[in-house]
Amino acid sequence: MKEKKISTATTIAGVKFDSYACNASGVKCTTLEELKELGRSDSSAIVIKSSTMKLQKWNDGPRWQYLGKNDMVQSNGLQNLGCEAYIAYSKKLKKYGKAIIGSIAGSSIGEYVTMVTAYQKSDVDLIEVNISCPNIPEKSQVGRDFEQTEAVLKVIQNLGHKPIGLKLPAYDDPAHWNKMAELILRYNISFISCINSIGNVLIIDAFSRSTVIKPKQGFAGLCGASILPQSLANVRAFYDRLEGRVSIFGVGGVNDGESAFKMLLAGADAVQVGTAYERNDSRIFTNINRELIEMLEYHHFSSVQEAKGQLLYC
Ligand code: RRO
Repeated sequence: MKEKKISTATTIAGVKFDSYACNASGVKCTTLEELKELGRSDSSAIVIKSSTMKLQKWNDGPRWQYLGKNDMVQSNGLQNLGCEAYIAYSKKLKKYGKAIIGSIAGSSIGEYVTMVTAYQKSDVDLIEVNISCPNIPEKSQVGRDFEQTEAVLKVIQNLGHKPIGLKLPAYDDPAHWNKMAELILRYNISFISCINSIGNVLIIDAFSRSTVIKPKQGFAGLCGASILPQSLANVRAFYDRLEGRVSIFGVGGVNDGESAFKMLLAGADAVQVGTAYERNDSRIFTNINRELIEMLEYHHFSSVQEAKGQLLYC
C-alpha cells in the first residue's frame, strides 16, 4: 500500500501556503530580480523588503558581518526601492501563484496610514507592518513603546480588507507579552511575525580594538541560529496568549528542519527564513521542508496542524 505523503501546507490569516517555510523580509528581497528568484524557489511566499515612502539607501559600510557558521550582525538601514515600486512589482509577481507579503516601515503615523492604504489597493495578499527595525539612527522601535504602537494600530486597522500583521521585536518580560497580546487582539491584527533581529548588540574585534559595524557606533541587529531561543520564547508566549485567533510566523534562527519543527511545537503556523537564506541559496527552503517532513514522520504526526503547539513540558 502506498504511504500517504505528509504535507507541510499551512495557512496564515486565511491565506494558503503550499509549505511551511518562506523568506523573511530583509534578505535578498529588495530588487525585482531577487523577488522573482523567490517566486521560482520553493519559498512558500514572496515576502518583500520593508518599504518606506520613497527609495532609501543602505547605511554606510561596513554594515554587516558574518559571525561563526550560522549568524550575522547587520545594520542595513532599511534600504529599499520605495513602496510605489513594490506595489508595481506585486502585480508582476502574481504569476508565481504564491502568497505575496508586502512589508512597510513608516517613520510617522501618517506614513503608516499612507502606505497601508496603498498596499490595501495592491496585489499583495498580506501586509506585514514592521514596528521593530532597530537600525535607523535616532529612531527607536515603535514596538517597544506600547502607546506609540496603539496609536499606529488605531489608524491602520480599518483601511481595507487585506489581513494586517505586525513584525515584532523580541520581548523578554511576561508583562510586555501580555500588553502586546492585548493590543493585537483589540485592534484585529491577523498575524504576527516574531521576531525581528535582536536589536542593538555590539560586536567588538579585540585585535583591531574596533566595532565591526560602522553605523550607530557599531550597535546593530543580531540574526541567525543563536537567536532561536528568543524567537521560540516569543512564539510560545504569544501562542499561549492569542487564543488561536492570530496566525504566527516564527522568525529568527530557523536554518533546518529541526529548528522549523521546534517553531512548530512552540506554536508557529509557518516560518520565515532570513540569515540561513542569506548564507545559502534558495535550496534552503526545499531542504527545510524535506527535513521538517522527516521530523513529523519520526514523531508520527501526519500534518503540521496536528503538531502545532504540541510542546511537552519536562
Ligand atoms: O534594513 C534593516 O537594517 C533592517 C530592518 Br528594516 C529590520 O526590520 N530588521 C533588521 O534587522 N534590519
